[in-house]
Amino acid sequence: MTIELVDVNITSPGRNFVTLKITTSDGITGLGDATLNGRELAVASYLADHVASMLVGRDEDRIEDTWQYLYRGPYWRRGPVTMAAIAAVDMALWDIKAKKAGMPLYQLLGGASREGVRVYAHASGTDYAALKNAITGYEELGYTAVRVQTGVPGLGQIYGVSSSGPGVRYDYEPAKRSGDRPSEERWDTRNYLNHMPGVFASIREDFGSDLRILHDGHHRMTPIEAARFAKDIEPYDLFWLEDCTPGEDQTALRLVRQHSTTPLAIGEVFNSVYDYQTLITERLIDYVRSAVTHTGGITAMKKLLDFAAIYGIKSGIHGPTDISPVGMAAALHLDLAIHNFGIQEYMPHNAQTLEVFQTSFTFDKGFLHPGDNPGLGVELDEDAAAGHEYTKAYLPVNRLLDGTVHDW
Ligand code: GCO
Ligand code: MG
Repeated sequence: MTIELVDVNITSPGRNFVTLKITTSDGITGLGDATLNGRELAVASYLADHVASMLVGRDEDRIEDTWQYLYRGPYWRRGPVTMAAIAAVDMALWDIKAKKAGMPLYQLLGGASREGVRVYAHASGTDYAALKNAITGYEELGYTAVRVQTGVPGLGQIYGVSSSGPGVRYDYEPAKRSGDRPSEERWDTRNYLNHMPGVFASIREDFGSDLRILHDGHHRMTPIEAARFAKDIEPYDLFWLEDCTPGEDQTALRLVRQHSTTPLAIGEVFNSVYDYQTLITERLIDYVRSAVTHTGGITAMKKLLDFAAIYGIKSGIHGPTDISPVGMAAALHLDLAIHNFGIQEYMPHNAQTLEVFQTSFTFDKGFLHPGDNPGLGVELDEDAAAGHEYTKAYLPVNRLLDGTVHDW
């Protein structure tokens, strides 16, 4: 059989998603997530204008060969746009192969290594009272791990903190529909470094030692600031400190490692195994944070995680709402199958998104399962998708208090 149709679907049920749909000559369909937050149309064009026609007529079963063809073929390598496009094709082909086998994808990846996938929720609050309320709400829902982000005195709206007010779920959606330009935020690392250790101390005091606490530094610290911070928060036993320094500077983490035993996670802005070469071989990190969607798909992610496993490094696959339910399904099948699973990020999608993408995921006491439908287990309702027109949205730009552009 061969690939007959390749369609790119763009929809915006509250936020933008780009989905690739491949149909074979015997009518089997496969889906792939190609969403790149704030640059969605670049990936859609890469697929529709440059990739779709070369897929038609290819054997859908030759996944590795198609991956190499799309990676080596264009001469230009890597980058988030290219690797998201390759990921979408790869996911769709795995979806088709597993549907043909009549099995959920995790069976083709070696079968389940565990009964469910431990996930972490996003708890945030503009102050400690609101954060505490959010953590309590997640504990009541059965979560055993939470990522905590909080407002910092002297700063306004900052990364990771919901402004939606008290409630069990504190939704946080960073991409803003703000017309032709991104919105702007202000930042001061000194205020942040002075404030955060006290927040972790209060959480440990209020919630005890069992709760897994995660935190995202979102690339804002210099190596020496990150080293001090990781050392200061050691007594609060974090599950991980994420993205403490800018992602592209692999050797920055040497300094952090020398000074602290706080576990480190990095990689959501990476798109290739080569971005991790130093980090993995020098054991500078504990968790790989790539998204299946931005790292070339299931084929590439499985190789990356097998490489990490040799060095005792585990997975912590990226799973915010800008990863579509299709990308999330790909992550969950990998999580279930690989041996070196660490934890999975989980930020549930809104009701509109779940009408467009119907999933078979189940959640039980802090653990997710991708379900046992053949393939990835996600259906795209194209009529529902057509009701949500693409709306330009951007991630914010960050500036220091004096106006200097900083990492967001
Ligand atoms: C995370 C991430 C996200 C990113 C978002 C950008 O850890 O989940 O940092 O919140 O900011 O994916 O599009
Ligand atoms: Mg992050």
